Amino acid sequence: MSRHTPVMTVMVAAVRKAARGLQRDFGEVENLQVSLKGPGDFVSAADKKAEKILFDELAKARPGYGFLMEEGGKVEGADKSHRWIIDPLDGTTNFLHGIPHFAISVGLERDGQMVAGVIYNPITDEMYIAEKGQGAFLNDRRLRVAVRRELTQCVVGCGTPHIGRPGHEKYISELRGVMLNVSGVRRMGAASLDLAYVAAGRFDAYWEANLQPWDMAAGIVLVREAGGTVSDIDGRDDMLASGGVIVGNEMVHAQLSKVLKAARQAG
Ligand code: 2AM
Ligand code: CA
Repeated sequence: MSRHTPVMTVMVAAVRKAARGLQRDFGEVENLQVSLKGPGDFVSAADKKAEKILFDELAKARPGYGFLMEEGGKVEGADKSHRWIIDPLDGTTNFLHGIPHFAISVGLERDGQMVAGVIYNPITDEMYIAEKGQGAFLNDRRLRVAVRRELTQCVVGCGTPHIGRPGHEKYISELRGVMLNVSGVRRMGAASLDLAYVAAGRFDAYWEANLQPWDMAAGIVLVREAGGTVSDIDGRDDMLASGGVIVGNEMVHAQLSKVLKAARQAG
């Protein structure tokens, strides 16, 4: 069983409340696919609605904490040491296309360190939670990263750079290198869930560049508390600022880091 501290109870309650709206709205998306306007505006409204619920609930429970949110940006709080890092709908493209793989992600930062995270897929009802020093859990089941020691036996998640963003050529080189050295590559479209999948031992490893802090804040705590190694692309502990992340068990993390580096150098 997981041991919740009071702040985790607050986070889970806020996430569940926001999820109810997303669940309803996802049910509507399919009907909207055929309309001329498409579901784009509808999805954007669903996203904002979920964020408002998270903001209201968390601000009520912990007055003074700051916020960093995908939609609303930065909100300074009186309490300078605590900050919520929130993605109300991670995997927006999946949501928009009626693909049931998206999540709400809420992380708590204390004095510049991620100390708690919740990632919830409302469609599968999978609630991932972790607090620093308390372990990582999926619906009350303790999580451990996978134990495979050879990268060649690993299933590795990744994310492709998006249209209009940098890094496409570098990514192609990296992917070529990884494909030649692993059992399988997966590209699911929701960074928070990719990290949760590594914590759950479903993926052996995952890497992505050019992410936003809210894509990975909660997932960093989850992977660490599941016993995994987390670094940015250069092996440093600077994921949120650099936008890059590599995760896996210690051995697989090292092997994947090496393959990625060699692939970039080969070009
Ligand atoms: P989002 O759905 O919250 O935007 C997958 O590679 C990650 O990239 C997802 O977590 C997704 O988060 C993000 N993403 C999707 N489309 C994007 C875009 N056009 N620009 C930047 N990030 C995007
Ligand atoms: Ca996101």
